[in-house]
Amino acid sequence: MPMQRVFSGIQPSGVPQLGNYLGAIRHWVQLQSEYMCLFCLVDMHAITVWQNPEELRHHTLTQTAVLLASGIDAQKHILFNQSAVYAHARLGWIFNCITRLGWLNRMTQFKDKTGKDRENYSSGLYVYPNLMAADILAYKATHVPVGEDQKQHLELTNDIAQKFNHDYGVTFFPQVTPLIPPTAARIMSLRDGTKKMSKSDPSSQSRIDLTDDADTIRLKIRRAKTDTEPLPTHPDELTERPEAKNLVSIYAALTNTTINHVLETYQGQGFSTFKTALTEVVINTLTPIGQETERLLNDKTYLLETLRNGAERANALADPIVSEVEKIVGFLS
Ligand code: AQP
Repeated sequence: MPMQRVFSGIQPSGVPQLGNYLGAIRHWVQLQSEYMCLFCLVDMHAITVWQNPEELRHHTLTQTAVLLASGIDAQKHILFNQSAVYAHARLGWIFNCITRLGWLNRMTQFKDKTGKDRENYSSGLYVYPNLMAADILAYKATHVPVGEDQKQHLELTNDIAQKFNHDYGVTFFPQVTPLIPPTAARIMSLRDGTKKMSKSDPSSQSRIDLTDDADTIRLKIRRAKTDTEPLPTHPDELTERPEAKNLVSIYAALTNTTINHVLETYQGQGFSTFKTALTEVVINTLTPIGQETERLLNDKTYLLETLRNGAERANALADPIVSEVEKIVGFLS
């Protein structure tokens, strides 16, 4: 049986933050022993909202360095940027013509991101799920790691694959299986426990970047919003305390334990003690990654060469698949 194939993407829309690490990157590192993995810096997705061109280039290289520093193996697996492999755009367009408007209108992430101002967003953001389907199906990936927020997009990918197969009378695209991480931590902003931690949040105090040094991490955690109550004995008592819950969740995720277990240790204590302990585990996990990232960023030629090599290998997989799709559709080859 051929090895099962995983496709994972991250937008180079900023420096990866702690949420990206706990919700995605650290799971990707583990998947490498079980699957053949494609790791993609989805720069075409990133420009669905405005990106300063210089910053986009810079963030693409920084993310490459962060992924390598976190343990992504670009020799055994494939690490590349999306725009360097034309198969994504070619298949994305075909999927724009397969997906029904009604399907896109149901996408909750588009509604959440645009709110009441949807008329002012790009059409790229609206058809983002079609490009995501193309990212996955251009490689006939069998598995995709997804957080809760991406599950709906993966269901759409399977709908698109099914409709394509049905419309053209083929059994070309497989169904894709979501991989939900065993401890799917959703990390929230340090300034507002009801908002997800995001690399593009205008407030740098809302997140911990994977490139932050120990002093910056210390300061951000010290300033993180909390309340005046001590830590409770039971997780249910954190329901109405989103900021407190978030800090406990981060600690649990980083130490591979449960919220329950963290509370057993810290119940009754105030946040100054807990924040000190949290700072230590964050620093211990992130600073080696930050230091290695900095070292790698001093060698841009190596990073560019890694991406170029990854794109070549990705293209060798995707081009025959998408060329076949174009033949099925009726394009002259
Ligand atoms: N706060 C988070 N908690 C857990 N997981 C998270 N992810 C992102 N933020 C959190 C996961 O990281 C992966 C890659 O994310 P992405 O860059 O493709 O898109 P995103 O979810 O939009 O990430 P950001 O940081 O919020 O970026 P911006 O600010 O540009 O929108 C995904 O698997 C995601 O679930």
